Amino acid sequence: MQISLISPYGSLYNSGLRTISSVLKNAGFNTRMIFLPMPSTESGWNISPFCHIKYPESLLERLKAMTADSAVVGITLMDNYMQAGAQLTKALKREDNFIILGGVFPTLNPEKALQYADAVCIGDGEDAMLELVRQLDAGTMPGAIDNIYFHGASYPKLAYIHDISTLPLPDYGPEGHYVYVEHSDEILSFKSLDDYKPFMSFWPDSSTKEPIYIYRMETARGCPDNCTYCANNILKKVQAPKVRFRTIELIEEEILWVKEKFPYVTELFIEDDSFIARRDIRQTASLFKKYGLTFKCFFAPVYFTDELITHLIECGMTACQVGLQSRAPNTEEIYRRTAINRNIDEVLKYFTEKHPGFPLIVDLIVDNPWEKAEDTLYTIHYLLDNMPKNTILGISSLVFYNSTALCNRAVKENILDTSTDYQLKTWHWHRQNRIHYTTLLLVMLKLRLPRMLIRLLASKPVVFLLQRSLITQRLIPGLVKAIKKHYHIVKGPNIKDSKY
Ligand code: B12
Ligand code: SF4
Repeated sequence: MQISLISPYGSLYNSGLRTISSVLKNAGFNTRMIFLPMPSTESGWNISPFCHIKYPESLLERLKAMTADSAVVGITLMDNYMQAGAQLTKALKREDNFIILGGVFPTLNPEKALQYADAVCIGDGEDAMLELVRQLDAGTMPGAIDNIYFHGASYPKLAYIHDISTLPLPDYGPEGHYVYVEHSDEILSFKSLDDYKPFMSFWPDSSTKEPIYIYRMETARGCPDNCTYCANNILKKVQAPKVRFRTIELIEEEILWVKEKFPYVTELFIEDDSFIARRDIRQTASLFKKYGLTFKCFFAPVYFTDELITHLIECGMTACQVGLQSRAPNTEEIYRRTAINRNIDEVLKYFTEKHPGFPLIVDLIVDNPWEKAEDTLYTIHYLLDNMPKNTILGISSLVFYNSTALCNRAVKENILDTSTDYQLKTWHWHRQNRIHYTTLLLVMLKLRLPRMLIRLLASKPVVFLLQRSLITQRLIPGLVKAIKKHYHIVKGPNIKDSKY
Protein backbone atom coordinates (compact mmCIF):
# COMPACT_ATOMS: atom_id res chain seq x y z
CA MET A 1 0.00 0.00 0.00
CA GLN A 2 1.28 3.49 -0.88
CA ILE A 3 1.20 6.26 1.71
CA SER A 4 2.15 9.91 1.19
CA LEU A 5 3.41 11.94 4.13
CA ILE A 6 3.48 15.71 3.71
CA SER A 7 5.12 18.47 5.72
CA PRO A 8 4.48 22.18 5.06
CA TYR A 9 7.19 23.38 7.51
CA GLY A 10 9.94 25.80 6.59
CA SER A 11 12.52 23.37 7.97
CA LEU A 12 12.92 19.83 6.62
CA TYR A 13 13.70 18.36 10.05
CA ASN A 14 10.30 16.75 10.82
CA SER A 15 11.52 14.15 13.26
CA GLY A 16 7.98 12.92 14.03
CA LEU A 17 6.83 12.44 10.44
CA ARG A 18 10.15 10.82 9.46
CA THR A 19 9.93 8.33 12.33
CA ILE A 20 6.37 7.46 11.33
CA SER A 21 7.65 6.82 7.81
CA SER A 22 10.41 4.51 9.11
CA VAL A 23 7.89 2.55 11.20
CA LEU A 24 5.59 2.11 8.18
CA LYS A 25 8.47 1.10 5.90
CA ASN A 26 9.72 -1.44 8.46
CA ALA A 27 6.24 -2.97 8.44
CA GLY A 28 6.38 -3.37 4.65
CA PHE A 29 4.43 -0.32 3.47
CA ASN A 30 5.64 2.15 0.83
CA THR A 31 5.95 5.74 1.90
CA ARG A 32 6.62 8.89 -0.04
CA MET A 33 7.65 12.04 1.85
CA ILE A 34 6.91 15.47 0.38
CA PHE A 35 8.31 18.64 1.95
CA LEU A 36 6.77 21.99 1.06
CA PRO A 37 8.91 24.71 2.66
CA MET A 38 7.56 28.11 1.71
CA PRO A 39 10.16 30.59 3.00
CA SER A 40 8.82 33.64 1.27
CA THR A 41 5.33 33.45 2.74
CA GLU A 42 6.64 32.50 6.17
CA SER A 43 9.54 34.92 6.07
CA GLY A 44 9.82 37.90 8.33
CA TRP A 45 9.47 40.18 5.34
CA ASN A 46 5.86 39.23 4.86
CA ILE A 47 3.87 42.06 6.39
CA SER A 48 0.71 40.15 7.29
CA PRO A 49 0.10 39.73 11.04
CA PHE A 50 -1.03 36.16 10.25
CA CYS A 51 0.78 33.08 9.01
CA HIS A 52 -1.15 32.88 5.76
CA ILE A 53 0.20 30.48 3.19
CA LYS A 54 -1.25 30.27 -0.27
CA TYR A 55 -0.07 27.38 -2.38
CA PRO A 56 -0.20 28.02 -6.13
CA GLU A 57 -2.96 26.07 -7.92
CA SER A 58 -0.34 24.47 -10.18
CA LEU A 59 1.50 23.10 -7.14
CA LEU A 60 -1.72 21.61 -5.73
CA GLU A 61 -2.37 19.98 -9.13
CA ARG A 62 1.10 18.40 -9.11
CA LEU A 63 0.58 17.17 -5.55
CA LYS A 64 -2.75 15.63 -6.61
CA ALA A 65 -0.99 13.74 -9.38
CA MET A 66 1.82 12.64 -7.06
CA THR A 67 -0.56 11.31 -4.42
CA ALA A 68 -3.00 9.72 -6.91
CA ASP A 69 -1.62 6.26 -6.00
CA SER A 70 -1.82 6.84 -2.23
CA ALA A 71 -4.58 5.23 -0.20
CA VAL A 72 -3.50 7.32 2.80
CA VAL A 73 -2.21 10.86 2.93
CA GLY A 74 -0.79 12.07 6.27
CA ILE A 75 -0.02 15.74 6.94
CA THR A 76 1.89 17.16 9.90
CA LEU A 77 0.79 20.54 11.28
CA MET A 78 1.76 23.11 13.87
CA ASP A 79 -0.88 25.74 14.66
CA ASN A 80 0.52 28.32 12.26
CA TYR A 81 0.13 25.84 9.39
CA MET A 82 -3.57 25.21 10.07
CA GLN A 83 -4.62 27.01 6.91
CA ALA A 84 -1.92 25.31 4.84
CA GLY A 85 -3.27 21.96 6.09
CA ALA A 86 -6.81 22.95 5.14
CA GLN A 87 -5.73 23.86 1.59
CA LEU A 88 -3.82 20.61 1.18
CA THR A 89 -6.60 18.36 2.46
CA LYS A 90 -9.17 20.11 0.31
CA ALA A 91 -7.02 19.66 -2.79
CA LEU A 92 -5.91 16.07 -2.12
CA LYS A 93 -9.12 14.54 -0.78
CA ARG A 94 -10.72 11.92 -3.05
CA GLU A 95 -13.57 9.45 -2.54
CA ASP A 96 -11.09 6.60 -2.30
CA ASN A 97 -8.36 8.00 -0.08
CA PHE A 98 -8.00 8.63 3.64
CA ILE A 99 -6.54 11.89 4.89
CA ILE A 100 -5.15 12.13 8.41
CA LEU A 101 -3.66 15.16 10.16
CA GLY A 102 -1.14 14.89 13.01
CA GLY A 103 1.21 17.09 15.02
CA VAL A 104 0.73 19.89 17.54
CA PHE A 105 -2.24 21.57 15.84
CA PRO A 106 -4.56 18.51 15.75
CA THR A 107 -3.31 17.47 19.19
CA LEU A 108 -4.31 20.81 20.70
CA ASN A 109 -7.33 21.46 18.45
CA PRO A 110 -8.73 18.05 17.45
CA GLU A 111 -12.27 19.22 16.70
CA LYS A 112 -11.10 22.14 14.59
CA ALA A 113 -8.68 19.91 12.66
CA LEU A 114 -11.38 17.27 12.12
CA GLN A 115 -13.37 19.77 10.05
CA TYR A 116 -10.87 19.20 7.28
CA ALA A 117 -9.81 15.56 7.40
CA ASP A 118 -11.06 11.98 7.77
CA ALA A 119 -9.23 11.64 11.07
CA VAL A 120 -6.71 13.36 13.29
CA CYS A 121 -3.96 11.90 15.42
CA ILE A 122 -3.64 13.15 18.99
CA GLY A 123 -0.12 12.83 20.43
CA ASP A 124 2.29 10.09 19.34
CA GLY A 125 1.67 8.92 15.81
CA GLU A 126 3.92 5.90 15.20
CA ASP A 127 1.75 3.07 16.61
CA ALA A 128 -1.49 4.82 15.71
CA MET A 129 -0.56 5.34 12.06
CA LEU A 130 0.70 1.79 11.69
CA GLU A 131 -2.53 0.36 13.04
CA LEU A 132 -4.61 2.65 10.82
CA VAL A 133 -2.68 1.66 7.72
CA ARG A 134 -2.94 -2.05 8.62
CA GLN A 135 -6.71 -1.80 9.02
CA LEU A 136 -7.11 0.12 5.76
CA ASP A 137 -4.83 -2.35 3.99
CA ALA A 138 -6.97 -5.22 5.27
CA GLY A 139 -9.93 -3.52 3.60
CA THR A 140 -11.86 -3.05 6.83
CA MET A 141 -13.50 0.20 7.92
CA PRO A 142 -10.94 1.47 10.41
CA GLY A 143 -12.18 1.98 13.94
CA ALA A 144 -11.21 2.28 17.61
CA ILE A 145 -7.49 3.00 17.34
CA ASP A 146 -5.69 4.61 20.29
CA ASN A 147 -4.93 8.31 19.57
CA ILE A 148 -6.98 8.40 16.37
CA TYR A 149 -10.04 10.61 16.38
CA PHE A 150 -12.21 9.65 13.41
CA HIS A 151 -14.61 12.04 11.77
CA GLY A 152 -18.05 11.51 13.32
CA ALA A 153 -16.72 9.27 16.11
CA SER A 154 -15.99 10.11 19.73
CA TYR A 155 -12.70 11.22 21.30
CA PRO A 156 -10.28 8.28 21.27
CA LYS A 157 -8.51 6.44 24.05
CA LEU A 158 -5.03 7.92 24.40
CA ALA A 159 -1.74 6.05 24.59
CA TYR A 160 1.90 6.96 24.25
CA ILE A 161 5.17 5.24 23.47
CA HIS A 162 6.80 4.69 26.85
CA ASP A 163 10.25 3.84 25.56
CA ILE A 164 11.09 6.08 22.60
CA SER A 165 14.41 4.26 22.21
CA THR A 166 12.45 1.41 20.62
CA LEU A 167 11.66 3.65 17.63
CA PRO A 168 13.70 3.43 14.43
CA LEU A 169 15.92 6.23 13.16
CA PRO A 170 14.15 8.89 11.08
CA ASP A 171 13.62 8.20 7.38
CA TYR A 172 15.75 10.43 5.14
CA GLY A 173 15.17 8.40 1.96
CA PRO A 174 16.49 9.57 -0.42
CA GLU A 175 14.23 7.32 -2.54
CA GLY A 176 10.67 8.62 -2.54
CA HIS A 177 11.59 11.95 -0.92
CA TYR A 178 10.61 15.20 -2.62
CA VAL A 179 10.96 18.89 -1.87
CA TYR A 180 9.22 21.88 -3.37
CA VAL A 181 11.58 24.70 -4.32
CA GLU A 182 9.50 27.82 -4.34
CA HIS A 183 11.76 30.20 -6.25
CA SER A 184 11.99 27.84 -9.24
CA ASP A 185 8.50 26.40 -8.69
CA GLU A 186 9.82 22.83 -8.98
CA ILE A 187 9.29 19.65 -7.00
CA LEU A 188 12.73 18.05 -6.78
CA SER A 189 13.23 14.38 -6.19
CA PHE A 190 16.09 13.55 -3.82
CA LYS A 191 18.64 11.40 -5.67
CA SER A 192 21.20 11.09 -2.90
CA LEU A 193 21.60 12.25 0.69
CA ASP A 194 23.90 14.99 -0.64
CA ASP A 195 20.75 16.63 -1.98
CA TYR A 196 19.87 17.42 1.64
CA LYS A 197 22.94 19.65 1.83
CA PRO A 198 21.28 22.99 0.96
CA PHE A 199 18.53 22.27 3.51
CA MET A 200 21.02 21.57 6.27
CA SER A 201 23.18 24.64 5.69
CA PHE A 202 23.40 27.30 8.36
CA TRP A 203 25.35 30.54 8.74
CA PRO A 204 26.39 30.78 12.40
CA ASP A 205 26.85 34.55 12.07
CA SER A 206 26.93 37.24 9.42
CA SER A 207 30.75 37.32 9.28
CA THR A 208 31.00 33.69 8.15
CA LYS A 209 31.73 33.25 4.47
CA GLU A 210 31.07 29.50 4.32
CA PRO A 211 27.98 27.84 5.76
CA ILE A 212 28.22 24.95 8.18
CA TYR A 213 26.00 21.88 7.80
CA ILE A 214 23.78 20.95 10.67
CA TYR A 215 21.78 17.88 11.60
CA ARG A 216 18.79 18.45 13.85
CA MET A 217 18.42 15.73 16.43
CA GLU A 218 15.97 14.60 19.09
CA THR A 219 17.38 13.03 22.28
CA ALA A 220 14.15 13.35 24.29
CA ARG A 221 10.47 14.20 23.95
CA GLY A 222 8.70 16.56 26.33
CA CYS A 223 9.71 19.12 28.94
CA PRO A 224 9.92 18.82 32.73
CA ASP A 225 8.55 22.36 33.12
CA ASN A 226 5.05 23.65 32.57
CA CYS A 227 4.88 27.28 31.42
CA THR A 228 1.34 28.56 31.01
CA TYR A 229 1.68 29.68 27.35
CA CYS A 230 3.54 26.64 26.05
CA ALA A 231 2.18 23.72 24.05
CA ASN A 232 3.85 21.43 26.60
CA ASN A 233 1.21 22.60 29.06
CA ILE A 234 -1.27 20.47 27.07
CA LEU A 235 1.09 17.86 25.64
CA LYS A 236 1.73 16.72 29.23
CA LYS A 237 -1.97 15.96 29.58
CA VAL A 238 -2.75 14.44 26.21
CA GLN A 239 0.58 13.12 24.94
CA ALA A 240 2.90 11.93 27.69
CA PRO A 241 2.98 13.05 31.33
CA LYS A 242 6.76 12.81 31.68
CA VAL A 243 9.83 13.57 29.63
CA ARG A 244 10.96 10.55 27.62
CA PHE A 245 14.69 10.23 27.00
CA ARG A 246 16.39 8.21 24.29
CA THR A 247 19.25 6.10 25.58
CA ILE A 248 22.82 7.24 25.07
CA GLU A 249 23.46 4.03 23.08
CA LEU A 250 20.80 5.03 20.60
CA ILE A 251 22.17 8.56 20.38
CA GLU A 252 25.59 7.08 19.55
CA GLU A 253 23.99 4.85 16.91
CA GLU A 254 22.35 7.90 15.31
CA ILE A 255 25.62 9.87 15.39
CA LEU A 256 27.47 7.02 13.63
CA TRP A 257 24.70 6.89 11.06
CA VAL A 258 24.89 10.69 10.55
CA LYS A 259 28.69 10.48 10.13
CA GLU A 260 28.26 7.81 7.48
CA LYS A 261 25.27 9.20 5.59
CA PHE A 262 25.89 12.95 5.93
CA PRO A 263 29.69 13.30 6.02
CA TYR A 264 29.37 17.05 5.41
CA VAL A 265 27.56 17.60 8.75
CA THR A 266 29.76 19.18 11.44
CA GLU A 267 27.20 20.39 13.94
CA LEU A 268 24.17 19.01 15.77
CA PHE A 269 21.18 21.12 16.73
CA ILE A 270 19.68 19.37 19.73
CA GLU A 271 16.01 20.25 19.36
CA ASP A 272 14.89 18.89 22.75
CA ASP A 273 13.07 21.18 25.14
CA SER A 274 14.82 19.26 27.90
CA PHE A 275 18.36 18.32 26.82
CA ILE A 276 19.69 20.12 29.89
CA ALA A 277 17.54 17.91 32.14
CA ARG A 278 19.20 14.67 30.92
CA ARG A 279 20.84 12.89 33.82
CA ASP A 280 23.62 11.75 31.46
CA ILE A 281 24.04 15.14 29.77
CA ARG A 282 27.79 15.23 30.50
CA GLN A 283 28.39 11.85 28.87
CA THR A 284 26.11 12.77 25.95
CA ALA A 285 28.06 15.99 25.33
CA SER A 286 31.33 14.06 25.59
CA LEU A 287 29.97 11.72 22.92
CA PHE A 288 29.45 14.65 20.54
CA LYS A 289 33.04 15.69 21.19
CA LYS A 290 34.30 12.13 20.61
CA TYR A 291 32.78 12.19 17.12
CA GLY A 292 34.02 15.71 16.35
CA LEU A 293 30.57 17.27 16.20
CA THR A 294 29.91 20.68 17.72
CA PHE A 295 26.40 21.36 18.98
CA LYS A 296 23.76 23.90 19.92
CA CYS A 297 21.00 23.33 22.49
CA PHE A 298 18.32 25.00 24.59
CA PHE A 299 18.35 25.41 28.33
CA ALA A 300 16.18 26.83 31.06
CA PRO A 301 18.10 29.01 33.60
CA VAL A 302 17.15 26.85 36.60
CA TYR A 303 19.40 24.03 35.35
CA PHE A 304 22.49 26.24 35.17
CA THR A 305 25.65 25.37 37.03
CA ASP A 306 29.06 26.84 36.25
CA GLU A 307 30.57 23.35 36.02
CA LEU A 308 27.90 22.02 33.64
CA ILE A 309 28.05 24.90 31.15
CA THR A 310 31.86 24.87 31.25
CA HIS A 311 31.76 21.16 30.39
CA LEU A 312 29.29 21.73 27.54
CA ILE A 313 31.46 24.49 26.07
CA GLU A 314 34.55 22.28 26.36
CA CYS A 315 32.65 19.55 24.52
CA GLY A 316 31.90 21.90 21.60
CA MET A 317 28.73 23.81 22.43
CA THR A 318 28.89 26.71 19.95
CA ALA A 319 25.69 28.50 20.98
CA CYS A 320 22.84 28.01 23.42
CA GLN A 321 19.34 29.37 23.62
CA VAL A 322 17.97 30.33 27.02
CA GLY A 323 14.30 30.97 27.63
CA LEU A 324 13.84 34.01 29.87
CA GLN A 325 10.63 35.47 28.37
CA SER A 326 10.48 38.18 31.05
CA ARG A 327 12.32 39.18 34.21
CA ALA A 328 9.44 41.14 35.72
CA PRO A 329 8.11 39.25 38.77
CA ASN A 330 4.45 39.81 37.75
CA THR A 331 4.99 38.43 34.26
CA GLU A 332 7.13 35.55 35.48
CA GLU A 333 4.19 34.60 37.65
CA ILE A 334 1.72 34.89 34.76
CA TYR A 335 3.95 32.55 32.72
CA ARG A 336 4.64 30.26 35.72
CA ARG A 337 8.35 30.88 35.23
CA THR A 338 9.36 32.23 38.65
CA ALA A 339 11.15 28.99 39.51
CA ILE A 340 12.55 28.28 36.02
CA ASN A 341 14.11 31.74 35.70
CA ARG A 342 15.76 31.36 39.08
CA ASN A 343 19.44 31.20 38.03
CA ILE A 344 19.30 33.74 35.22
CA ASP A 345 21.51 36.21 37.18
CA GLU A 346 24.19 33.51 37.43
CA VAL A 347 23.82 32.59 33.73
CA LEU A 348 24.37 36.18 32.57
CA LYS A 349 27.21 36.73 35.06
CA TYR A 350 28.89 33.50 33.91
CA PHE A 351 28.86 34.49 30.25
CA THR A 352 29.83 38.12 30.97
CA GLU A 353 32.83 37.08 33.03
CA LYS A 354 33.98 33.85 31.40
CA HIS A 355 32.75 33.86 27.79
CA PRO A 356 31.75 37.42 26.84
CA GLY A 357 31.93 36.64 23.11
CA PHE A 358 29.81 33.47 23.30
CA PRO A 359 26.61 33.56 21.20
CA LEU A 360 24.10 33.31 23.99
CA ILE A 361 20.56 33.57 22.68
CA VAL A 362 17.99 34.90 25.15
CA ASP A 363 14.33 34.49 24.24
CA LEU A 364 11.74 37.04 25.27
CA ILE A 365 7.98 37.26 24.78
CA VAL A 366 6.30 40.58 23.98
CA ASP A 367 2.65 41.62 23.47
CA ASN A 368 1.42 39.97 26.64
CA PRO A 369 -1.97 41.68 27.22
CA TRP A 370 -1.56 41.51 31.01
CA GLU A 371 1.94 42.97 31.05
CA LYS A 372 2.21 46.65 31.94
CA ALA A 373 4.79 48.95 30.33
CA GLU A 374 6.63 49.15 33.66
CA ASP A 375 7.00 45.35 33.69
CA THR A 376 8.58 45.34 30.23
CA LEU A 377 10.77 48.25 31.35
CA TYR A 378 11.86 46.18 34.33
CA THR A 379 13.09 43.46 31.91
CA ILE A 380 14.73 46.05 29.66
CA HIS A 381 16.65 47.61 32.57
CA TYR A 382 17.56 44.17 33.84
CA LEU A 383 19.05 43.28 30.47
CA LEU A 384 20.77 46.66 30.15
CA ASP A 385 22.47 46.01 33.48
CA ASN A 386 23.27 42.33 33.08
CA MET A 387 23.29 41.12 29.50
CA PRO A 388 26.68 40.15 28.02
CA LYS A 389 27.45 42.32 25.02
CA ASN A 390 27.26 39.53 22.43
CA THR A 391 23.86 38.28 23.53
CA ILE A 392 21.39 37.70 20.72
CA LEU A 393 17.83 38.57 21.70
CA GLY A 394 15.01 36.45 20.29
CA ILE A 395 11.85 38.55 20.46
CA SER A 396 8.56 36.71 19.87
CA SER A 397 5.03 38.00 20.02
CA LEU A 398 2.80 35.96 22.34
CA VAL A 399 0.57 33.46 20.50
CA PHE A 400 -2.22 31.72 22.41
CA TYR A 401 -2.25 27.96 21.89
CA ASN A 402 -5.58 26.31 22.46
CA SER A 403 -6.41 25.07 25.98
CA THR A 404 -3.13 26.20 27.53
CA ALA A 405 -3.58 27.81 30.94
CA LEU A 406 -2.83 31.25 29.46
CA CYS A 407 -5.22 30.73 26.55
CA ASN A 408 -7.98 29.67 28.97
CA ARG A 409 -7.39 32.80 31.02
CA ALA A 410 -7.56 34.98 27.89
CA VAL A 411 -10.84 33.35 26.84
CA LYS A 412 -12.31 33.74 30.32
CA GLU A 413 -11.38 37.42 30.43
CA ASN A 414 -12.68 38.06 26.91
CA ILE A 415 -9.25 39.01 25.64
CA LEU A 416 -9.25 36.35 22.93
CA ASP A 417 -11.98 36.03 20.36
CA THR A 418 -12.21 32.28 19.75
CA SER A 419 -14.44 32.78 16.72
CA THR A 420 -11.35 34.02 14.87
CA ASP A 421 -8.40 31.95 13.63
CA TYR A 422 -6.26 33.16 16.53
CA GLN A 423 -3.90 30.20 15.98
CA LEU A 424 -2.72 31.89 12.82
CA LYS A 425 -1.37 34.95 14.57
CA THR A 426 2.32 35.21 13.77
CA TRP A 427 5.00 35.23 16.47
CA HIS A 428 7.00 37.90 14.52
CA TRP A 429 6.97 41.08 16.62
CA HIS A 430 7.37 43.22 13.48
CA ARG A 431 4.27 41.85 11.77
CA GLN A 432 1.84 42.88 14.50
CA ASN A 433 -0.83 45.54 13.97
CA ARG A 434 0.24 47.12 17.23
CA ILE A 435 3.90 47.43 18.18
CA HIS A 436 4.63 48.66 21.69
CA TYR A 437 7.25 51.33 22.17
CA THR A 438 8.89 49.01 24.72
CA THR A 439 9.23 46.34 21.98
CA LEU A 440 11.15 48.90 19.96
CA LEU A 441 13.48 49.41 22.92
CA LEU A 442 14.14 45.66 23.03
CA VAL A 443 14.82 45.73 19.29
CA MET A 444 17.39 48.49 19.87
CA LEU A 445 19.03 46.26 22.45
CA LYS A 446 18.95 43.37 19.98
CA LEU A 447 20.61 45.61 17.38
CA ARG A 448 23.26 46.51 19.99
CA LEU A 449 22.65 50.24 19.91
CA PRO A 450 24.57 52.10 22.65
CA ARG A 451 23.11 51.12 26.01
CA MET A 452 23.38 54.73 27.24
CA LEU A 453 21.01 55.80 24.47
CA ILE A 454 18.56 52.97 25.22
CA ARG A 455 18.62 53.87 28.92
CA LEU A 456 17.70 57.41 28.01
CA LEU A 457 14.89 56.29 25.71
CA ALA A 458 13.70 53.84 28.38
CA SER A 459 13.31 56.54 31.00
CA LYS A 460 9.80 56.86 32.41
CA PRO A 461 8.93 60.30 30.96
CA VAL A 462 9.92 59.25 27.41
CA VAL A 463 8.00 55.98 27.69
CA PHE A 464 4.99 57.85 29.09
CA LEU A 465 5.06 60.14 26.07
CA LEU A 466 5.55 57.43 23.42
CA GLN A 467 3.48 54.50 24.69
CA ARG A 468 0.25 55.94 23.26
CA SER A 469 -2.16 54.22 20.90
CA LEU A 470 -1.58 56.62 18.01
CA ILE A 471 2.11 55.83 18.21
CA THR A 472 1.90 52.09 18.89
CA GLN A 473 -0.91 51.39 16.44
CA ARG A 474 -0.03 53.76 13.61
CA LEU A 475 3.36 55.38 13.80
CA ILE A 476 5.58 52.47 14.88
CA PRO A 477 3.95 49.77 12.68
CA GLY A 478 4.03 52.21 9.74
CA LEU A 479 7.68 52.98 10.34
CA VAL A 480 8.58 49.30 10.67
CA LYS A 481 6.73 48.49 7.43
CA ALA A 482 8.53 51.31 5.61
CA ILE A 483 11.93 50.13 6.87
CA LYS A 484 11.15 46.53 5.88
CA LYS A 485 9.99 47.61 2.45
CA HIS A 486 13.14 49.62 1.91
CA TYR A 487 15.33 46.78 3.22
CA HIS A 488 13.40 44.33 1.06
CA ILE A 489 14.17 46.37 -2.06
CA VAL A 490 17.85 46.59 -1.13
CA LYS A 491 18.28 42.93 -0.19
CA GLY A 492 15.89 41.23 -2.61
CA PRO A 493 12.65 39.37 -2.00
CA ASN A 494 13.80 35.94 -0.82
CA ILE A 495 15.49 36.69 2.45
CA LYS A 496 14.75 34.09 5.10
CA ASP A 497 13.81 35.14 8.58
CA SER A 498 16.97 35.51 10.64
CA LYS A 499 15.61 33.24 13.35
CA TYR A 500 15.22 30.16 11.17
C1 B12 B 1 12.14 20.98 16.52
C2 B12 B 1 11.15 22.09 16.62
C3 B12 B 1 11.21 23.07 15.67
C4 B12 B 1 12.24 23.07 14.55
C5 B12 B 1 11.92 22.14 13.42
C6 B12 B 1 10.50 22.13 12.92
C7 B12 B 1 10.33 20.97 11.97
N1 B12 B 1 10.31 21.21 10.72
O1 B12 B 1 10.23 19.86 12.39
C8 B12 B 1 12.30 24.56 14.18
C9 B12 B 1 13.40 25.18 15.00
C10 B12 B 1 12.53 24.90 12.72
C11 B12 B 1 10.94 25.03 14.71
C12 B12 B 1 10.36 26.17 14.27
C13 B12 B 1 9.18 26.68 14.82
N2 B12 B 1 8.50 26.18 15.85
CO1 B12 B 1 8.96 24.54 16.71
N3 B12 B 1 9.33 23.08 17.75
C14 B12 B 1 10.19 22.13 17.67
C15 B12 B 1 10.10 21.21 18.89
C16 B12 B 1 11.15 21.65 19.90
C17 B12 B 1 10.22 19.73 18.66
C18 B12 B 1 9.31 19.20 17.57
C19 B12 B 1 9.62 17.76 17.39
O2 B12 B 1 10.35 17.39 16.51
N4 B12 B 1 9.12 16.94 18.30
C20 B12 B 1 9.37 15.52 18.31
C21 B12 B 1 8.40 14.80 17.38
C22 B12 B 1 8.62 13.31 17.47
O3 B12 B 1 7.11 15.10 17.80
P1 B12 B 1 6.00 15.72 16.83
O4 B12 B 1 6.60 16.55 15.79
O5 B12 B 1 4.96 16.33 17.67
O6 B12 B 1 5.41 14.44 16.09
C23 B12 B 1 4.71 13.41 16.74
C24 B12 B 1 3.19 13.64 16.89
O7 B12 B 1 2.84 15.00 16.92
C25 B12 B 1 2.59 12.92 15.73
N5 B12 B 1 2.54 13.52 14.40
C26 B12 B 1 3.19 14.58 13.91
N6 B12 B 1 2.90 14.73 12.61
C27 B12 B 1 2.06 13.76 12.26
C28 B12 B 1 1.47 13.47 11.04
C29 B12 B 1 0.60 12.38 10.97
C30 B12 B 1 -0.02 12.07 9.68
C31 B12 B 1 0.35 11.58 12.12
C32 B12 B 1 -0.57 10.43 12.04
C33 B12 B 1 0.96 11.88 13.33
C34 B12 B 1 1.82 12.97 13.39
O8 B12 B 1 3.43 11.79 15.63
C35 B12 B 1 4.78 12.22 15.82
C36 B12 B 1 5.58 11.08 16.34
O9 B12 B 1 5.05 10.58 17.54
C37 B12 B 1 8.66 21.52 19.38
C38 B12 B 1 8.45 21.31 20.87
C39 B12 B 1 7.54 20.16 21.18
N7 B12 B 1 7.39 19.94 22.45
O10 B12 B 1 7.00 19.49 20.32
C40 B12 B 1 8.48 22.96 18.94
C41 B12 B 1 7.10 23.44 18.54
C42 B12 B 1 6.45 22.40 17.68
N8 B12 B 1 7.40 24.61 17.74
C43 B12 B 1 6.56 25.55 17.93
C44 B12 B 1 6.59 26.78 17.25
C45 B12 B 1 5.60 27.82 17.70
C46 B12 B 1 7.49 27.03 16.24
C47 B12 B 1 7.52 28.27 15.36
C48 B12 B 1 6.16 28.54 14.73
C49 B12 B 1 7.87 29.56 16.01
C50 B12 B 1 8.83 29.66 17.02
N9 B12 B 1 8.92 30.89 17.49
O11 B12 B 1 9.52 28.74 17.43
C51 B12 B 1 8.57 27.92 14.29
C52 B12 B 1 7.94 27.65 12.92
C53 B12 B 1 8.95 28.02 11.88
C54 B12 B 1 8.52 27.60 10.54
N10 B12 B 1 8.63 28.50 9.62
O12 B12 B 1 8.13 26.49 10.32
C55 B12 B 1 5.51 25.19 18.93
C56 B12 B 1 4.21 24.83 18.21
C57 B12 B 1 3.02 25.29 18.98
C58 B12 B 1 1.80 25.03 18.22
N11 B12 B 1 0.71 25.01 18.96
O13 B12 B 1 1.76 24.85 17.03
C59 B12 B 1 6.18 24.00 19.68
C60 B12 B 1 5.21 22.95 20.23
C61 B12 B 1 7.00 24.65 20.80
C62 B12 B 1 6.23 24.98 22.03
N12 B12 B 1 6.63 24.40 23.11
O14 B12 B 1 5.29 25.73 22.05
N13 B12 B 1 10.46 24.19 15.62
S1 SF4 C 1 10.60 25.52 29.68
FE1 SF4 C 1 10.26 26.00 27.51
S2 SF4 C 1 9.59 24.09 26.54
FE2 SF4 C 1 9.42 23.82 28.76
S3 SF4 C 1 7.31 24.30 29.27
FE3 SF4 C 1 8.50 26.20 29.51
S4 SF4 C 1 8.42 27.22 27.51
FE4 SF4 C 1 7.74 25.11 27.21
